[in-house]
Amino acid sequence: MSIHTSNSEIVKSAAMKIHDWPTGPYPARVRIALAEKELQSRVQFVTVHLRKGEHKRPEFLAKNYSGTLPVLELDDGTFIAECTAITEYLDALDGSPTLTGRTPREKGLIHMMNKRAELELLDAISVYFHHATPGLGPDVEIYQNAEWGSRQRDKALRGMNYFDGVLKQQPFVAGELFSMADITVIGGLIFAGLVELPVPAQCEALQAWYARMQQRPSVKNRVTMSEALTLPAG
Ligand code: GTS
Repeated sequence: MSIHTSNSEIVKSAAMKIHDWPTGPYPARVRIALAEKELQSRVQFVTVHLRKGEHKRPEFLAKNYSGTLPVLELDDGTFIAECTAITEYLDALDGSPTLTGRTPREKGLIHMMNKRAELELLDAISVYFHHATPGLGPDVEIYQNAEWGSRQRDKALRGMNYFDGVLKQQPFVAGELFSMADITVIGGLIFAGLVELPVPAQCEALQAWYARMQQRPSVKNRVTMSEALTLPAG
């Protein structure tokens, strides 16, 4: 069945696979988006073992040149990588609730804040993890630059202070509504937890917002959502 159709019913019934690592912070972004949109029952999860370096093997690189997770696979064999792109795809499939904005203004603000969440927090923590900690282990981390990694850790701490200031002014990262930008900051704080980089005590608004976010079923159940659905790796 083609998903390249204007018939939204056909698009909605198309099968999807997500290649990911269940506990990963980036995979969490797509898992949270799926749950917010109640699309998780339409997805089969395929586990790719990061610590075994499966994401750097030729067969996976053929799916995603960047060698990263998650990757969405459509039933016509199309692969869509990048969490932002996957979230856009899911939003276009089903508009409710909208995670990437309803109006031009919302879309602009959400994309700006989402990119800031990547640059200033999540991606910075990822670089810190891969460069200044053992990361995924010596077989996968073939080049490390500890000084660069430590600088990114400091950048992430500055990012936390920035988002604290944002959340003192408004309930969600991009304004009045929960959006993709909130999900990306959540991914950043999940990664911060994994690398033991706590949110500074003075960032009270960021901490209070994160406590609220952790009450959302989409965030609470993100790892377990695949347990009944995960396909064998391969
Ligand atoms: N820009 C990409 C996106 O937004 O999808 C980054 C994806 C990414 O870095 N994913 C991590 C990865 O593949 C997955 S996880 O660490 O969160 O589980 N990391 C492996 C690597 O070697 O970079």
